[in-house]
Amino acid sequence: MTPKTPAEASLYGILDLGYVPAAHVESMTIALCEGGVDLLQLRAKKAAKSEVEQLARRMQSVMRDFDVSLIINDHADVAAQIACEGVHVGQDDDAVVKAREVTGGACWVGKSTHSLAQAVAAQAEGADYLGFGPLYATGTKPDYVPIGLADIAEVHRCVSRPIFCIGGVNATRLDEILASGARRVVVVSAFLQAVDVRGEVRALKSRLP
Ligand code: TZP
Ligand code: MG
Repeated sequence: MTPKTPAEASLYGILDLGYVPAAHVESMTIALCEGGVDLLQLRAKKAAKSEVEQLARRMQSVMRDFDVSLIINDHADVAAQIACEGVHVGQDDDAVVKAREVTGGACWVGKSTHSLAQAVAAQAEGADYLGFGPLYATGTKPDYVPIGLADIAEVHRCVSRPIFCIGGVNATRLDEILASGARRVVVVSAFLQAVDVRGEVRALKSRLP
């Protein structure tokens, strides 16, 4: 199987351990992949590095049958160790060049951005893709002020790297997000809390360009 690149991806899921008990990591990974996510991030904010590595290896073991890329949040060294496809850094994490150096250039490096200026800076810094948001207030990242939809069109004019709109994305809001110019989205709680995860992912994916 050939894992999708960010440019080939429209739907990015995050397996956030704030929503998923560790015991359900394999079953949730399979449900998200069967539903049709193109990229899947492991986000385990409270886990020690060794636990992140174990969780990531468990995800990898069930992702072999899917064209889905695995991306590790925060820990470039773990991404390098397990030889997954990507690492994702925030504004307060390692710089893109540092993360790339740690992975020996073997992983894509994505970066979270929360404004047009940060998005332009992330591209200049060499990020392979960007997260852009939070569009809406979200319990997944409660301390962040939502940026709304107004800059989505402009960020696509200013930045050529793939941009994934994030934060409060769900099926109800998708039409207005796409109408604002988004081409790619990240969905976290709306998938992880769905009664039918596969069905929710599949339905949302079918509406993306
Ligand atoms: N970065 C910006 S918003 C966000 C992250 C990780 C959380 C998105 O989660 P949800 O549940 O889809 O709003
Ligand atoms: Mg981070």
